[in-house]
Amino acid sequence: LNTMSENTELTKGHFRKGFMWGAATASYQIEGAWNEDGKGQSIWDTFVHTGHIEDGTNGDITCDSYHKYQEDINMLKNLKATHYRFSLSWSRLLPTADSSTPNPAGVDFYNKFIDALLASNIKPCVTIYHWDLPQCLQDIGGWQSDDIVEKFREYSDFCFSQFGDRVKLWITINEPHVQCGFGYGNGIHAPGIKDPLNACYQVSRTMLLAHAHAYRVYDTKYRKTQNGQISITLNSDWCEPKDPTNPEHVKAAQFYIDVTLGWFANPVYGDGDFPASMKKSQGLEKSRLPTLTEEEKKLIKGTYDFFGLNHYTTRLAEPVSEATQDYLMHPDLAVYVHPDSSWERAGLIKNEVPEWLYIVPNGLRKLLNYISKTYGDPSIIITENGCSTKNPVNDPGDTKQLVDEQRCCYITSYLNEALKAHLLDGVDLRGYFLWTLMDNFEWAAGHTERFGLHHVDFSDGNQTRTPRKSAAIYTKIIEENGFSAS
Ligand code: PNW
Repeated sequence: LNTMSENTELTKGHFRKGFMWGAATASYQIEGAWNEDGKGQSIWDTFVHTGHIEDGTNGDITCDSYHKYQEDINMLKNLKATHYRFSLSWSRLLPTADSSTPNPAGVDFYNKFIDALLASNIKPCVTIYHWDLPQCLQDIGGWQSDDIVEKFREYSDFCFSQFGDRVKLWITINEPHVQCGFGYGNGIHAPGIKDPLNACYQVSRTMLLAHAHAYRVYDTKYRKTQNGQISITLNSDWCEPKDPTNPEHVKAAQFYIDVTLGWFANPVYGDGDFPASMKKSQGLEKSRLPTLTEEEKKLIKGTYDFFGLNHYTTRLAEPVSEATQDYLMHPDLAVYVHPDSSWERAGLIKNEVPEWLYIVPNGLRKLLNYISKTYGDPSIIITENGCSTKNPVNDPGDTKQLVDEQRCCYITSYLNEALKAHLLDGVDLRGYFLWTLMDNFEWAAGHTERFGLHHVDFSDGNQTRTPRKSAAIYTKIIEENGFSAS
């Protein structure tokens, strides 16, 4: 891994003309209306109603965007966003996961929403699947069954047919890596399966196949008339060797990137297969990773129009020792990763156990360069980037954290590193979606972690949205399409 020289000065300049500026959300995190108007249940409905969430909250109502979507659009307008990334609830559209019996109210909801967005001159970027699998599909094996591939193909086809006349930017699946690791590895996300050595790997194959089939349907059936773009969104940390002069550390860092990014990027953007380092990492005669057949590799390889990237943070890597072997993310992940002690942590509460999100802006520039070099200079859209604060807060004078200086710094510095990647390194960067438009249901963390440009009051019965300082900072960068001399 090449370690570029650190340059922490703000660079002045602009992103390309027509750069997409947006915010991102996901259906389960914002919609609420979990059992209204014919919606079926999803695995997240089941999961939250059986415990699992840090503060005991759930997404039953959350931001109530199912009813308050016009308020969401007004916030986007005030931000000066050109795009909005949101996801469709599969079980709202197809309660029995059968496209011949859709839920008319669900179809109607998204039609109204997309029309209202476009009327405000905001373009939709639609994630087809952001983790809320219909429970009826989980009941027949979910992502662990090969049947899911055809079900996802059918669902995607349905989405293109209903909304593709107006939606020109599609994302098939959000972050398969997090779903495999959290949904099927450590089980902290729905469906809560704790099977890191088997299920965790099995579902990576079905997710890749499902994505590939959806892409191929779009390509053969819709692209000519609808003329949009479609890809997958992958998340990855950046990772550096703790000691860059030690080859073992360098190897460990590369391996961490192979396992987070390469696991899915190699099949889609590379040679069609899982990374070689991962296949042999377990030291077994036969890898626990499923084998992709030649036909499957051919099907998956090249199924992208752009590289959708979610990025939040950076890690240092070193080989595992006796002292650190209990801290592995995964039993097969024979590398120990950790933040540097000098890095600032997102969230305002000090002296807690280290959590995941450390603020390392330069990692974004390095990761963008890595993707560009490794995968043949694809167009890249940053589909998520942002930081959280902790709730409740330290500062009793600002319980809503409306003066979110840390988030302002995060956004400014990460976007400036993205600008350097574009201007100084020639990375083909097309857009940026900030996570997230407003505080919402942060999965296992419930409402304890807030990522919003807008504060949401979950207790006033009205889900009142209030802009934070970071909303104004983001708007200024959008208006300048970067960082002007002033
Ligand atoms: C993303 N990690 O998830 C998701 O796409 C969002 O729905 C979520 O709200 C957002 O990031 C903030 O958490 C991630 O541990 C969850 O590396 C965890 C990780 C990365 C992304």
